[in-house]
Amino acid sequence: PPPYTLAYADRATRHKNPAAKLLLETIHRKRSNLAVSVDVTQSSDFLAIIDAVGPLVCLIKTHIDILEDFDSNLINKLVELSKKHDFVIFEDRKFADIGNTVALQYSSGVHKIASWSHITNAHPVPGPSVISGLAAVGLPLGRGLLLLAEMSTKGTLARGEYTDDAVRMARSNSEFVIGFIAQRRMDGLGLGPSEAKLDEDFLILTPGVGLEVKGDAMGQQYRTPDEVIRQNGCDVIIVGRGVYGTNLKDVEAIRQRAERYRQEGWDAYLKRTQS
Ligand code: 5IU
Repeated sequence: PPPYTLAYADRATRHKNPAAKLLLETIHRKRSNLAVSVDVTQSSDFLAIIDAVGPLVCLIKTHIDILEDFDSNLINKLVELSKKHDFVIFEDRKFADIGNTVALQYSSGVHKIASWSHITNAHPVPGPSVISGLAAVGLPLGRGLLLLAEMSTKGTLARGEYTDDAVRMARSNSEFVIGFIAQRRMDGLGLGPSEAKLDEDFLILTPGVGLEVKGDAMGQQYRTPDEVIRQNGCDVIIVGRGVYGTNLKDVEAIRQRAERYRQEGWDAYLKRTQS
């Protein structure tokens, strides 16, 4: 397929959803299409890693429910860091219930995700009602939703017609659905300048990115930033363990690895848009 050549900056000026616009502006401003996934269980590690990589990322992805010492003050600190370092917050909650339930899970409970997370995501498996349930809470707050169209894991069921249907669901709800978690820019999403539709711009955020290894012992599969951004037309690389590694206390090494992914992700984008 021809490369997807639209620049982040041009897309930012045109996008109508506030969360998508903020993400595109942030990517452009910081020259970074790197999102770091901070999957750690202690809030001291969580905050230290975010403070270290914050200047280098467009977005921090959280799994807020894995923190063992969560309290509401942690959210204040996360929001402070997002202002200090200018990054977008994405709670990777993967909602998948009926509309009424996901609206409650999104707004309420211990975590009150909608009050602090610019972006969240949902499995399309319940059908369009999962979107309308979340939109009732998120749209008035200027939030955006990503649909899980594909996964990075071996044997994923999110493929073929399921993926096509996710794209259709997004198209019918494009005020709130700003894009996809997927492994490639899917067919028909505008692969070249002539195909790119000005009234539609879905962001593709892609996990399963690593430079050192091809996968883990639990079915994860990794590709390089170049494969993801240049060869498959995705917009944002999501990196977890490739950045924070195994020694969570060595924040200088974590910062250096983040810079390497940032550089590779940005180079791949420049090659894609300038070719
Ligand atoms: N994640 C994936 N693959 C997917 C989806 C989400 O890896 O298809 I959807 C999440 C899981 C984890 C992060 O929070 O992205 C990737 O972490 P590692 O880079 O450490 O594998």
